[in-house]
Amino acid sequence: MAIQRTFSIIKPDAVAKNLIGAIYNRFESAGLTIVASKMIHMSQEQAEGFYAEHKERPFFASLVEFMTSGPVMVQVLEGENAVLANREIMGATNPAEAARGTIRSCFATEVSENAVHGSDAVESAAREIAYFFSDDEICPRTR
Ligand code: DGI
Repeated sequence: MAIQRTFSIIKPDAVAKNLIGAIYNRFESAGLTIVASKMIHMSQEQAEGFYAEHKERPFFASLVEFMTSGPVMVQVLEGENAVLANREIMGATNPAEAARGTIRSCFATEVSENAVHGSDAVESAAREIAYFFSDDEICPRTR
């Protein structure tokens, strides 16, 4: 299986609940390596651009409002089959439908405030990583 990179966000609800360390532990315990990481407070323009594919959806305005409501952690995760591996440990979009033990099941209750984002494909991962990180901010392991 190929080594992949995926893009992840710890959303404002989970940052506000002091869950950064607990969620980073989930990533590392699953064999994913954090190769880039920073805290940001997204501007409205940044959030609208990131979720542009959802522009026509009825929840778009509230999604942007939520994503700009507080700081987030953005990170690049690297590992075998990283895109799917991260989606699996995140759980389904709606925490009520997320498998027991997943991040969304343990740390969220609402579809509108569901703790984490993770890229859904290798192509979107590349686009999302480039949206938030420059190449020199990514630090692959050397030991
Ligand atoms: O890739 P996901 O985050 O699992 O899901 P997505 O790309 O379909 O949707 C992006 C985000 O938009 C999702 O994490 C939460 C929000 N969202 C999706 N569907 C709904 C929603 N928010 C509300 N309020 N209602 C929805 O039906």
